[in-house]
Amino acid sequence: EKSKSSIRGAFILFEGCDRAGKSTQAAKLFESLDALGVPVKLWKFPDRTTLIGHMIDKYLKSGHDLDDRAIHLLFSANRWECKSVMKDILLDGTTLIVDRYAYSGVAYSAAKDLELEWCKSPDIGLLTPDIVFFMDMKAEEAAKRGGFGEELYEKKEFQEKVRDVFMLLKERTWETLDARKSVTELYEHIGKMSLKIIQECKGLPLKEDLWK
Ligand code: NYM
Ligand code: MG
Repeated sequence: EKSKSSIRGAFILFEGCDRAGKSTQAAKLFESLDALGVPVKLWKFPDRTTLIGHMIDKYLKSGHDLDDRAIHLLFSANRWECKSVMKDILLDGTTLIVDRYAYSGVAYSAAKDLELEWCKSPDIGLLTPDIVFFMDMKAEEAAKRGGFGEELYEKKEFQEKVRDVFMLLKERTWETLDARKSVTELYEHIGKMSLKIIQECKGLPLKEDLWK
């Protein structure tokens, strides 16, 4: 049964280029909050478990020929199909840690030279994160981390373009972190900030006005 309390969870987002350490920090935050007894869930985009997610996964792995705008809309649709579940989780008082979201959506597509405003438009009205931890690092440094993977987009030159677009998307809710720092040092800050945000969000309404 749904909780009747008006206390909601916080929407905590990790963004950044490939190999910046988002998943590591997201997992660490999840484990720490969970150990503290804070209701928390971990979510990742693209969510490859859905039907749309399967198409995205196939695209990323094969680099198969799909129109840039079509794949952009699939990434966005993948967020829309999860919106109501994410909303229920948050309204139920559970904090949601999300690994990539609409900012990645825009950054990777605009890096292919699609117009920024066009890229933003399909995600307008999605749930708005309460805080964005932007894990920042030059592509050159990221490449040193044992190289990129095999998926589409995981090339130094492209990642540098992606980073430039991310810079254009920074908002008031963004905390830019130097991703070259150690896992422990980064987490010290992320953990503290997250607990603060979770407290602050408790009485506030959930926002569904991304880029409005
Ligand atoms: N990506 C991710 C996009 O191009 N658009 C999006 O909307 C999202 C959420 O998918 N290189 C790209 C960024 C990544 C790739 O993500 C797979 P990950 O976090 O490496 O599994
Ligand atoms: Mg990746």
